Amino acid sequence: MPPPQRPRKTPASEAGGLRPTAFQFIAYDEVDSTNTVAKRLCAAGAGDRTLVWARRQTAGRGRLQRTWISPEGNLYVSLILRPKVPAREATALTFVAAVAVADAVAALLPDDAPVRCKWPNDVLVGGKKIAGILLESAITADGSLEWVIVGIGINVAAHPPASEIIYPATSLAAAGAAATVLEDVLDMLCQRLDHWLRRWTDAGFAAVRAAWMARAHELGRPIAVGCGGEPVRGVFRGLDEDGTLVIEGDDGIRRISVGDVLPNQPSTA
Ligand code: BT5
Repeated sequence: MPPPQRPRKTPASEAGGLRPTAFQFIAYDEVDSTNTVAKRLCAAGAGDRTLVWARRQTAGRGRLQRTWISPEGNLYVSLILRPKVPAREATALTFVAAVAVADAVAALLPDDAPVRCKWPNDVLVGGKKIAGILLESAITADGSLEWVIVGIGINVAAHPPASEIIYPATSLAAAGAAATVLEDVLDMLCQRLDHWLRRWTDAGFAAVRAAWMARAHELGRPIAVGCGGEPVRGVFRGLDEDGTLVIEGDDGIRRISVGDVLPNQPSTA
């Protein structure tokens, strides 16, 4: 049995002026994955807006069993939510998190930093991935949403070399952030998450979608989307009402709900 992962008892009050009312913090030095810890906490009854933070992950996860490279110095959090919405609306939270992360990253970088949201779950700076989001959820026997975990990784001090990843990466430090103190990054992220969660509740997905589209990577331009088999190619037309990607190819409009926008290749057209 691995040794138990012990939370530190200090987080919100000692972590650089975090607003203690917005989220209930549980901080760790090292975990396997903050999403995995959050799942265990959900099973033990953790409440809405519990936020798990770890300084290191030994088994950070992306989607589809991919690895999230997680050295010390970057930010790893998982937010537990218990939203009272139909289960099909949970995917909106990927976009809520993306606009919150993009806002936070933009606030920490020079004014002209090109911060973009890449469908479905990435934030880019200058075309390089600075953050990823991993949404996991559980549905009760009667079909309602039991919990959603929004896992967020932000490269603060370091990013993986090109040889280890599919999409080029960057970090706040590499992109020119004046300060890369983790507590400051976390504080900014919490402020923007709080804001966008409220917007989603008050104004619905339309408001989140509009903010996401205003920062969308490659909107109106040719993209290739990997979703099993040959990539789907066409012009990125935006998001549907539920976050589905809309792409216009030679054979008309297609909607894709699961996949990855691939790195730009030299055009074959
Ligand atoms: C993601 O998956 O981008 C979601 C990443 C979520 C990570 C957070 S950290 C806190 C919480 N706890 C977890 O265990 N996970 C969440 P995906 O779109 O599948 O992208 C994964 C791919 O990104 C990998 O296959 C690599 O190619 C690349 N990658 C891995 N580590 C990276 C990093 N630190 N920076 C940039 N790209 C990375």
